[in-house]
Amino acid sequence: MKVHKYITDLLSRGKKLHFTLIDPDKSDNIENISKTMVEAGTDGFLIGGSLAVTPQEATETARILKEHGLPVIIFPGNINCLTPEADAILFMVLMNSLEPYFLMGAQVAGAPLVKKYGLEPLPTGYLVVYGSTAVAHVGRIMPIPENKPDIVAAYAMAAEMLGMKYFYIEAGSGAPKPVPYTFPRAAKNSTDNLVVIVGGGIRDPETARLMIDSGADIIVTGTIVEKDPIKAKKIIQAIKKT
Ligand code: 1GP
Repeated sequence: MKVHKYITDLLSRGKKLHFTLIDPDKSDNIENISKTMVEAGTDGFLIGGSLAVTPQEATETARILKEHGLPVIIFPGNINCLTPEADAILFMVLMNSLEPYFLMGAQVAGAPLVKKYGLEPLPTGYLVVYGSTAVAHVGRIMPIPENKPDIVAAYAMAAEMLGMKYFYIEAGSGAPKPVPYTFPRAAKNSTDNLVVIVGGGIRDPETARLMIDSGADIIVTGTIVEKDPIKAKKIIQAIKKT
């Protein structure tokens, strides 16, 4: 499956997308959860977690998810999340990290594996907004002030100028609130072709819809999918509403 083409074809037809995040370390019932999300209309799966994902877990998870025929994309917390069973990988730079490993070390360590595994790299600028989440701690990020969308715009412009195709604005999995609505708008308005992904702390349909109306192309939910699949279904419906 050519995942970038799948995504950009849907977006070019005016669709907005939902991806379901599965953390192999936290999900007990991947078969049922994923089936429910497919029935609800999710457009693809991300596999990832900041801590304790083994390559075996990533592989088993990818095998289960692939049964649905939707894209299975690695969303790596580190190179331990890589598996040849997935279709693609968000090949990311954690742009606001202070840690050289997350700026270029992990990419250099991971690139030969991505090639060997035949994974399609989706070049992604990754921006973690808040400082108090697992991804923020592990990734040693510099938080983005909530009232400074111009800073987000500058990161988005830099991502596009570096040739990245995706820009992921992250609150952090399980974050108490989503990223400010001004952030996807800033990223979208300052760039030409970046696909803007927003995730973290999105737990209701209204928030998801507002993110789309504020410039997001793809919404990612993880926590709500595990906790309340019915709500997750409503979120997907809100994203798809035209
Ligand atoms: C995390 O954006 C995702 O990377 C999903 O976050 O678990 O809060 O939905 P939630």
